[in-house]
Amino acid sequence: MIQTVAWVVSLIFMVIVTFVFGFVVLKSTEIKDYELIKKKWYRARTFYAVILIVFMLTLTIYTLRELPYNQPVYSAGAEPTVVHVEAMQFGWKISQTELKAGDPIEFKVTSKDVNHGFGIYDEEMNMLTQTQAMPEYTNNVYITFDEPGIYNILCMEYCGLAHHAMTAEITVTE
Ligand SMILES: [Cu+2]
Repeated sequence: MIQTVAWVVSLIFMVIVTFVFGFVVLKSTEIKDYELIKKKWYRARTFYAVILIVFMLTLTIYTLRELPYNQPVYSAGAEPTVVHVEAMQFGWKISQTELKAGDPIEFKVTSKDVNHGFGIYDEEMNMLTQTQAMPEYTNNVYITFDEPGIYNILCMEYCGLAHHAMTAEITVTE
């Protein structure tokens, strides 16, 4: 469905672009007094520039005001379970791998050597959340596991020969 819409919209835009191009090519041979047109369109250009700046600025302020997006998903009063994660070539050191469903968790992710990617996947290997594991820096990941089960940790950034083997498991109980 989405693909069809994207295809049709692309097609419409391609037709529009083709027409505009053709129009410009046809018109380019006409000779006109340039100064008048220049004056008129310079004014229009200023007008559209101002509108565009105001519009984009409003949109930017509106959409970015909640940055950083990575806010805790639990209420301010809740005490999260803090889990320390250290990535290294080629494995994970996780302070606690048994967690409870419904508990807010705060992963504090860092790396011992190079950059890694800390990705949490469910049993069907759908990614739930991720962050970068960086040396001398700690990134926080907030998550509450709703379903008990086995969750997989995979490295998401190529970090050396055994990058593919950099996996771990987290067990979430009732
Ligand atoms: Cu890695």
